[in-house]
Amino acid sequence: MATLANIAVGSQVWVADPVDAWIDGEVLTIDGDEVKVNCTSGKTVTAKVTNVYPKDAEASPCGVDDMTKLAYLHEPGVLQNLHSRYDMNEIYTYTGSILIAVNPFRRLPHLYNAHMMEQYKGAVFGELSPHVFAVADAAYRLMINESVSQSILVSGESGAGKTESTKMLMRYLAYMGGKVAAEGRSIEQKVLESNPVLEAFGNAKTVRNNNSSRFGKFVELQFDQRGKISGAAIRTYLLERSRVCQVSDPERNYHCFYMLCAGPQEDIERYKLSNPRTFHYLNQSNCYELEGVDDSKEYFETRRAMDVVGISTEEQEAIFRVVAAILHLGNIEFAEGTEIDSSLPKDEKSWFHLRTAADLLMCDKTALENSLCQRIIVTRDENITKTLNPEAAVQSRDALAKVIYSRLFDWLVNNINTSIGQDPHSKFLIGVLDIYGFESFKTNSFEQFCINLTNEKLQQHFNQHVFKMEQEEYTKEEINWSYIDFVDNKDILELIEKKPGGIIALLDEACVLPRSTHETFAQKLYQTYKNHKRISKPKLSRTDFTIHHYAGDVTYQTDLFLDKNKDYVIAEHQSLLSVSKCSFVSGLFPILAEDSAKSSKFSSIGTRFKQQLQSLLETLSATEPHYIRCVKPNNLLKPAIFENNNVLQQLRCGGVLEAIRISCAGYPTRRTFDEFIDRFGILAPNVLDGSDEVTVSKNLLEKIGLEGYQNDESYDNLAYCLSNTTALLSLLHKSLRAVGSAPRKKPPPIS
Ligand code: AD9
Ligand code: MG
Repeated sequence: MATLANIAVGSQVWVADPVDAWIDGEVLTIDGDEVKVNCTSGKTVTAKVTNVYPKDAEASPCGVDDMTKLAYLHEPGVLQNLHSRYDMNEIYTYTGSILIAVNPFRRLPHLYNAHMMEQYKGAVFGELSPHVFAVADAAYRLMINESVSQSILVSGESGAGKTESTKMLMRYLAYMGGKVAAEGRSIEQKVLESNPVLEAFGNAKTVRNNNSSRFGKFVELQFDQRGKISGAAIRTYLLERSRVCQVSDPERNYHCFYMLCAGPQEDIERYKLSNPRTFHYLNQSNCYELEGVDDSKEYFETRRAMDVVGISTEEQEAIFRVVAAILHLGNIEFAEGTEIDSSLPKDEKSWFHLRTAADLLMCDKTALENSLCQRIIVTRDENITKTLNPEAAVQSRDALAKVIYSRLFDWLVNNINTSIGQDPHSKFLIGVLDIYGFESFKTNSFEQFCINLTNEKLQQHFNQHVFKMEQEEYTKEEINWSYIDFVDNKDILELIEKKPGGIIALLDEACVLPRSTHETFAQKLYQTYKNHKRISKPKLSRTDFTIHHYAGDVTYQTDLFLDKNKDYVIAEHQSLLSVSKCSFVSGLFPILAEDSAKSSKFSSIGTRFKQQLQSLLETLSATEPHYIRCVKPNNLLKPAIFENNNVLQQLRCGGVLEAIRISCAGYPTRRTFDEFIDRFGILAPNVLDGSDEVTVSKNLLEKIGLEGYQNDESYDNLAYCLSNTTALLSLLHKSLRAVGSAPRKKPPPIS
């Protein structure tokens, strides 16, 4: 923020702008606390001095590769720096140890080839241009040298480039830690090839990303004593199930469905498939093809990757047979049966799809029909058969499709893990996390609630770490510093997770209490948290609630919260599939022992997810974290467009601005003595005598009467706080104006 002390008429400044966030210009007049700025865009703006920031008029048009090298570490400076670098295809920038990656939306193969990997191998962090390889290399070497497990946390909104970055990180780690397998496939090959397999079944085109991961993923690479990969484990989180049955235009269902429909004739005939336009689960949207993607080629690629990760040909056949069965299930329509509130397949076409689905799942046709159209109610005395009306039968059909698909996905993950193998003797690990970023849409349901909980937890971890790092840096340089005003989101986490009484606990309660509805659940929330400062009830709604997240307010619609939180398989579906003649299918639905089936308590997605997150954070806290913040420069998914406001919002959500704020509270600007003298020597040319750089810097600062910097002769840097930077630059500015804008003189060499 500017103060009247650090700007003057003629100063270069940034001024807030509703469209471009910040625009630059020169101060024309200052009147009280109002500043009139002549902007480079041509317009003249009057703003309060608090909305004006000083601009580093000498900043290089190429930007700096680390934000801490900026003269002014403030929002407009950060934004300008990212923008000018992006314009030159420099997509990576550091903020201290955090890597910011701006999605180029164009292939940059030269950035990721083998030569590049070789360059980064063992290079000192910060010596080469910022890069994902540099982060991976730093993690790898820290692990080797300090024997500490590492983690790399990649975050950002949908389409920002998390998955692409993660793949690059894994490639680099495989390159560093790979070994030639004695026989069969090597572990790292399997790990790398698990990506296309999981993408085929867990990714889909959405409006935000043509290849959007619909699940979270944590890959744990295990290393032996010699730093070679000795095992790996993949954990996945919350696959979006609803997509299997419900696709909105212009999105797509999971890639595997389209691949299979574009598969070889032999498979098409065997699975009685046809054009994707004929399947209800695919034709709810008008989008069938992806630009630049050939689904038939992808099908072969996926099969090849499945070979590599150790999925047998028989298993692959069963997997795609199940995928086809799901498509046929979706085409079964229902009509009213002869009795009231009953249903049966609507026409010959529906019967055909029912028979085909049963054949493919290798289960009994009548049993399949019954499991879709009837429920058996078990009472103490007898079992009563209740028929379902057509609407309920459709719901039953969709529930069956979803549960089969999600079990199939879990099977893939488990099978890949078994095939790769875990190393129980592994010394250290490097974990790579590719997980959904903060979401706030027009309507936000249970999925957004879980996703945002994840982000709150990771944010807490991030804040604590950045804070600790900053503290360590000061201790290392023997700089006195204490950070007091440290933001904490503990209260939000407590609000959601507390047991009993937190939102998840109240939701579980609502799911088991008879006669509970989303209305009663919302009422309970309002009552319990009447005066909580992190949650409120929107004025015009009776069932929504708003959480004041660290990244902004999100209003959640509770309508489907109860349904989506319940995690169970309809008993009729379980008994149908557990006796399938196909061992693959029955294996997806193992019969639970009588006891455990009976005693199995209510299981909730929310609680299970909370536990998964807990365990993830426990793993992470035993590692040294590295952060990559991916940024999506525009929503058109096009290269060369950088939308300021959009990017700022993401920097805010990713905690980048917060990290900068934390660092601004200390001594954010760090310069080598050499650089310092080079730049500010002009302020006191007569102190630039023959003494050493440290003394010259000190004398210079004394001469111009500045305090609030710290240095120690045994260290390389002079660190100074924001008010010093501002004051220094303002002095510099004035003195340059006084001497005319003569080019900056290099001070005499120091012996
Ligand atoms: V989502 O939350 O899974 O929907 P991600 O994973 O953040 O999302 P993804 O990595 O899939 O996004 O990137 C989206 C698209 O951006 C990719 O399909 C590429 O076309 C493009 N992209 C991302 N990063 C790079 C890159 N480093 N170089 C080139 C990239 N293109
Ligand atoms: Mg992704």
